[in-house]
Amino acid sequence: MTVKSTARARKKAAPGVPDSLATGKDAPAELVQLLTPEGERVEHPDYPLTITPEELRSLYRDLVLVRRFDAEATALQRQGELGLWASLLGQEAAQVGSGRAMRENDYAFPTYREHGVAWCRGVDPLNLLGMFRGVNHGGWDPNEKNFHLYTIVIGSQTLHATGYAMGITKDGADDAVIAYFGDGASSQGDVNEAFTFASVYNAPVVFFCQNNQWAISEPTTTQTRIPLYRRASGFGFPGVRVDGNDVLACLAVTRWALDRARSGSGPVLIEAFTYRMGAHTTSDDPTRYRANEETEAWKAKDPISRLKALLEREELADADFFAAVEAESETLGLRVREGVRSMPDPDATLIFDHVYAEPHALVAEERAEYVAYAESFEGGE
Ligand SMILES: Cc1ncc(C[n+]2csc(CCOP(=O)(O)OP(=O)(O)O)c2C)c(N)n1
Repeated sequence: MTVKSTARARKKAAPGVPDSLATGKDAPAELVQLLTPEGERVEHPDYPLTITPEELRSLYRDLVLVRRFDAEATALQRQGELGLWASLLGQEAAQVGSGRAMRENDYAFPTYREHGVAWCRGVDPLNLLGMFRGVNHGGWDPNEKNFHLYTIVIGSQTLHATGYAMGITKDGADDAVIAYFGDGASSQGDVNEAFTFASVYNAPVVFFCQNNQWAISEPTTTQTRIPLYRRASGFGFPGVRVDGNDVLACLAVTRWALDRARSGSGPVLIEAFTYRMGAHTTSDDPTRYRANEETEAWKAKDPISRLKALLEREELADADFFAAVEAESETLGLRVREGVRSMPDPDATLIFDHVYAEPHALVAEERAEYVAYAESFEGGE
């Protein structure tokens, strides 16, 4: 998708459909929230959450470390150490809240931006960075972490997730699956097909849409005339819009949806209403298509500062705790920087090893040709 003119990007909703309905910007009644931007705990009758101070501190630690790792990755790309980076800045709460709602045997199917979910599943950040450096294809065992490989083909992982969830039902297991995708992906045929299959087969899958307001340069108004979560009703399953910058609401709603799915009640669509604070990827310049005031307004809804405000107000964490998290974040930053810079380049012939599962004469010929070519250079091997 390319950068469109400002006029196109600012396209209005259909006649009779206010922008606020299409984007949900003025629809607080629809938004499940347990923690206000000011850091006040609020209750929601449908999504109660009992949480200990220790769990709150642990969520805060996750949010800070994930943001730090993401910031390091952006800097490493700018220094030429990574080919590309898709920042999660602003979406930490949606990812940590939903990621921490999963049980060990649940399975996540991510896009290319779910670094916070990867963190929750125990995937080492260096594995993710290896992929963006071009030295591995992910580097983690999906079946060990129950976290599938990153998927760049928009929306296709929703079908993989649905098929996996249908398999869980056939196995008689009580696990559940989360399929992550974006607001732009909601327009893809694959996503709508996944909704249909999941619904009619009652598959234990939670569709977790991070509506970060932009699909590269396309605003949500070019994807939908109604709030995205309402699409679910047309497919015959519930949809919920949650404050995607509220880690507690994301945790409670996702936990509810996963439990509902594993108990045999079928899929749920969660629309986590959030904002992509950075560029789409490091190859994009968002100032070309969106207004600075919009980004500034979302800064006031920052997911980390609201949890910090709660911890401070309720005196659930002291200065030593915040200093310890900061120190841990420094250590992580250092490990990430050193780890990336010291990653060995892979043997170029490895690319021929994964073309087919079985040996193939044509691939062997191409491999031999490449080896001879590489050796023809002085010092080549
Ligand atoms: C099938 C397909 N079409 C187009 C693209 C190019 N593309 C990469 S990211 C992107 C936008 C995705 O937006 P969204 O689903 O909202 O997710 P976000 O990147 O905002 O997290 C597009 C169109 C692609 N990768 N795959």
